[in-house]
Amino acid sequence: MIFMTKIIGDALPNIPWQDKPTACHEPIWRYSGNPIIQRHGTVIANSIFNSAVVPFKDSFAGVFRCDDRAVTMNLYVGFSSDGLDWEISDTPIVFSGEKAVTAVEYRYDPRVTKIGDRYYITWCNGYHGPTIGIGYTDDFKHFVQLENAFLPFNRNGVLFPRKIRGNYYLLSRPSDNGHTPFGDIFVSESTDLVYWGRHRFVFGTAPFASSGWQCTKVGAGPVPIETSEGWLLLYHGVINTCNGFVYRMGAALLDREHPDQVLCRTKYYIMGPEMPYEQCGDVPNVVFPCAALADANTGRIAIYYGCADTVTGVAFTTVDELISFMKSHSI
Ligand code: BMA
Repeated sequence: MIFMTKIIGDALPNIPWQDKPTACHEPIWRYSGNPIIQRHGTVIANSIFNSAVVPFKDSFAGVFRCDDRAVTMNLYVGFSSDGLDWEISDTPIVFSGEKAVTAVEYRYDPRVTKIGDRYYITWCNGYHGPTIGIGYTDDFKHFVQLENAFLPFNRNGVLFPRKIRGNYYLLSRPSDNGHTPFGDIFVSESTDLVYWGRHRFVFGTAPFASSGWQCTKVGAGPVPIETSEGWLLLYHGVINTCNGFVYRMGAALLDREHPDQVLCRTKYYIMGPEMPYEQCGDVPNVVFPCAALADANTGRIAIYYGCADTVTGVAFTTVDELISFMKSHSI
């Protein structure tokens, strides 16, 4: 394939990778060794899913959502030399910071964003209801927690990996205190990662009649990937069925300097729960992407996603595959 869209970022020659199977006509294909992390991946884990990985030194580090066997949601650090075989800590991350903020109710669905030399973690933080927690680490050993970005209720906080027009940018999805039956994506700005404002609508659900898989709620997934065409945002879209919510994956392109402006967005989902480990688990029929590795040299992308709220999988694509799919099947 001719490589047309450029990923703006670092080369990642050791990105986990498998070529697209010849019989596959989808824009995304799964790793043949999925799931890469099983539900009992640590001593007390009930499930390990919806987790975030990044390149770190010559290998990879990550922040993992493990629900323990009390079904308490918390964040755990992990390391891997190849991005596929992970060693995850048996004890949760301890953040330093203001006591009122670091007191743990629950923490889940982390994203990790490298901005400069620092790794920022955003997650859904229990603080009298779900809101967006923010912290950082420089070494994946010491973790500092900042203020919650918003008042409750909010979920799916995802930082952009660089300042835009001088400010930090954070995607989020205002929600309720339960299994929210609505949800649109907004973006907010900050000069210091503490005070957030200038909230702008990015995009919302789509009509049931024309793009039903994303008619109940949408939420940002991995950290947006900067490309020559715009920010590539993978997201989850949800439909409420007679058997409950079904979570699938879509893609959108946002303007590089004004990320509240949507350039295009998939009408068709790009991946849905089809494999047994995505259809069966603690919460059936969920694919939930929280991280993506990208190689600027080859355009390869490895997506990490939670499967049925139980295990973790990897899927592959390229920037050209995704952008040509989006352009031919845009809303
Ligand atoms: C959302 C979050 C996610 C989860 C999804 C499906 O509200 O709790 O962590 O994957 O529901 O259960």
